[in-house]
Amino acid sequence: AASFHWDDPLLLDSQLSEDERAVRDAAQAYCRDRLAPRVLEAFRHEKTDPAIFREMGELGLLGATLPEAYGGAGLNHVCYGLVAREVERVDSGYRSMMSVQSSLVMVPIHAFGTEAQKQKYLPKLARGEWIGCFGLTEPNHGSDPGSLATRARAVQGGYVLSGAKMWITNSPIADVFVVWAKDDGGQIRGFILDKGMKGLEAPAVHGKVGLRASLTGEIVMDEVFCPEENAFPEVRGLKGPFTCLNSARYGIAWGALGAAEDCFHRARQYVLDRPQFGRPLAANQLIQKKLADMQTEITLGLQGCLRLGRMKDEGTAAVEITSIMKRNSCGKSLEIARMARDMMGGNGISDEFGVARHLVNLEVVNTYEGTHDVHALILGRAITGIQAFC
Ligand code: TGC
Ligand code: FAD
Repeated sequence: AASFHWDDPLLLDSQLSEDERAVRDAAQAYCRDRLAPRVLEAFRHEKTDPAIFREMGELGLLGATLPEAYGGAGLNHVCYGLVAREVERVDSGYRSMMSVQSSLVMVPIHAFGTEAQKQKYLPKLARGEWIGCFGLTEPNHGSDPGSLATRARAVQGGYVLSGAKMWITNSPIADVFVVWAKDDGGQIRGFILDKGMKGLEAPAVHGKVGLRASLTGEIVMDEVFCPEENAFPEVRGLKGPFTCLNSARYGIAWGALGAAEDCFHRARQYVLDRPQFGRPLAANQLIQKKLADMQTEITLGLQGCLRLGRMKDEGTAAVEITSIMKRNSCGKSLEIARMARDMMGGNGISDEFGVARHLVNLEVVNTYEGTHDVHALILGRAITGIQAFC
């Protein structure tokens, strides 16, 4: 008779190829041995160790889906998702560092850059020698990036960029800034700025209650000259930044469920170990129902992510499917983290027990890359043909 695996009921593992399992196992070992021991201090003290980029680079985790010719690992989308799941099992902030570098910096340079831009930036970014950031959000334009106010004025030999970006992952330690600005004709274009350009600053944002292991900042551009050779030549409009977001949102869909799995596993062990009223907490029906709810959502969510990954690899994934999965994974993982926190009582409040950290991280993950409600509106438009958000 078939046996039931509480931690993998639909046998996701057996749906992976040998190569995919090998990538997953390598990422899992790195995350367990190298990232997990650092996370508590990093989160407590808002410390981001830039060496993590180089370590990830050595393992081929940065720009993993890009061709080897540019330093990528030539992996499929399923592998990219599996890696995100392992990294976020430790902390959403570490997955954030990785997904910005991979999906939001390397993907656009690969998709929209000139050959010279690809040669110059991608190998160094893949090795983690350079750190990248992605500037779309502004203080006054978050969910509505089409209204962004940063301007790129054409001048001889290039453009002069002025404006400010807000909530930018990695910006205070970034060497490479992919920023989106409107040209003289009001069209959105992408530009690669280098650290040290005159007028370019990236102050850190402090006091975040979540995602504290990942550094966040502003990008302030005061008449920054960007040479023509640093502009993406062809891409115009929101299609540019959204192409990057499609990739990052897909990784988040897997990643958030990795954080949820960690909460589920920790909560399960806790209720098995902790007696109250003379028996383990796990013996109570209310507790068992919570575990069953967690397991169900994680299992269905992961299966959906795997299906989306296969569709992306086949080239059949409409972008709306990413909205379904990003929204579902984030919303459900947030609920699971809240439940786990509750089941662990007072200990659940302590950062040493892990779940409260996931909970506050997932509040961020549910908000960035399109909020839970914005993805509902993207889907609502696709279902009804009626645009509700403006
Ligand atoms: P809309 O009319 O929908 O579209 C404008 C143009 O863009 C095209 N497009 C897409 N192209 C590729 N992929 C997609 N997913 C696309 N979605 C739209 C569309 O075809 C159209 O092209 P064209 O040629 O006809 O002009 O634009 P809208 O302004 O009405 O959009 C509204 C809305 C809500 C869908 C959108 O703006 C949105 O998704 N808002 C959320 C903003 C967001 O996700 N920001 C993310 C910032 S980056 C970030 O958070 C990084 S955190 C990273 C980390 O630390 O991990
Ligand atoms: P708002 O757009 O002001 O939304 C506030 C609330 O209103 C939300 O609940 C939203 O769902 C709701 N809302 C908005 N519009 C509608 C509507 N039409 N109908 C109904 N409800 C609506 N951005 C980058 O460009 N690069 C990064 O690297 C990056 N990293 C980030 C890291 C962190 C830690 C954080 C917190 C954010 C990051 N972001 C980044 C920004 C992120 O993408 C935005 O915060 C997000 O898109 C939401 O925008 P906002 O904060 O301006 O909220």
